[in-house]
Amino acid sequence: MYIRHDWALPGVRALRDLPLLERVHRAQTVHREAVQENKVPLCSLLSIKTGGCPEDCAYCPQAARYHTGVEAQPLMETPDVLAAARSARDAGATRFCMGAAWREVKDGPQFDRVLEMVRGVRALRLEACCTLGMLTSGQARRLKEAGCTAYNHNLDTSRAAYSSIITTREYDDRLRTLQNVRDAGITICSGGIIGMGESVDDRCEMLRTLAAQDPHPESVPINMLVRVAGTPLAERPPVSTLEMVRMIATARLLMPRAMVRLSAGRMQMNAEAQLLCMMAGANSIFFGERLLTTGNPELAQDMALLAAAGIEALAPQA
Ligand code: SAM
Ligand code: DTB
Ligand code: SF4
Repeated sequence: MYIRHDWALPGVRALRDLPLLERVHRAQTVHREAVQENKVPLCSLLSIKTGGCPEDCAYCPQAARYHTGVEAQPLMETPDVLAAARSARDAGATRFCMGAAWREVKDGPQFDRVLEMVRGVRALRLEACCTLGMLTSGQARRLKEAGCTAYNHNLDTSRAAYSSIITTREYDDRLRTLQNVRDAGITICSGGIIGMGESVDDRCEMLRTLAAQDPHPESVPINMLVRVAGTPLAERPPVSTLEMVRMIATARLLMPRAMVRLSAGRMQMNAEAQLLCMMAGANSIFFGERLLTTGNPELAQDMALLAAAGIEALAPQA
């Protein structure tokens, strides 16, 4: 399989614009060839530090400046996080992802506690993923030493559209953190959101930027905006679920071996739309009744969906 890092926008756009059935067919073909094991890893999310964030990300219910009703909570205690990780593992999760509403990591007791959480999650034989905001290279190295498997840091949209969504940091800050993560030997989870008012070219440009990374991100989450009252994007018109299918198929075609994750927004999608996303190359979901602060389908509902489609969940290691 030919892995490329030099896509240009028109080429990406041409893939995105293919007729639906042709696009799904091609993505499915690439998927079967590139991803040998056709099993779906299940990731469970926990917000370990909620709300009160100084950043102004226009989509985010955790930004302190918007009044969204999310109650700010300090960094959780390690035993509570590990109890949640154990329940997630018992429910079938293979990866446990810990999210903190921080602009960036600061060295000190709080970061030390996160490192302790990572070690504890690994001791449960789960993959440990963190999403903590910006990281220096030294912090990335310490996370790696603690056993961190993956780091989530989304580009969210194109460079051109970035400043219409976030003004408190720059696109290059994002890329720098991704480089620090890569240099430390932690796998990269990076994707974005659709439905924020961006153009189709912005969506394609974001995928192009991800595919320009060498190596490609191991994991690419595609989120549909969860419109939260109180955020500046609360009144955005919903995007069609077929746009999720387009994005997922295009991500699969550009990054054949990546784990493409059908992430936020599944509450707004029926079972058939979610299955179409899986046919188009999605091979991972967040499961559990909560994402970070917003809802996600019920566990039983997800298990029924996977069973009906004959999709096997990847077995937990322990
Ligand atoms: N503070 C860290 C950061 O910004 O990288 C980590 C947590 S942040 C909540 C992780 C990601 O969640 C964001 O990059 C964004 O892509 C996604 N996200 C946040 N709010 C969302 C929403 N309302 N709808 C869809 N995705 C959302
Ligand atoms: C990602 O791309 N999506 C997840 C995870 N990475 C951290 C977060 C989605 C958050 C949706 C809004 C919320 O629940 O607060
Ligand atoms: Fe803060 Fe992350 Fe939300 Fe932005 S996305 S406001 S950085 S928690």
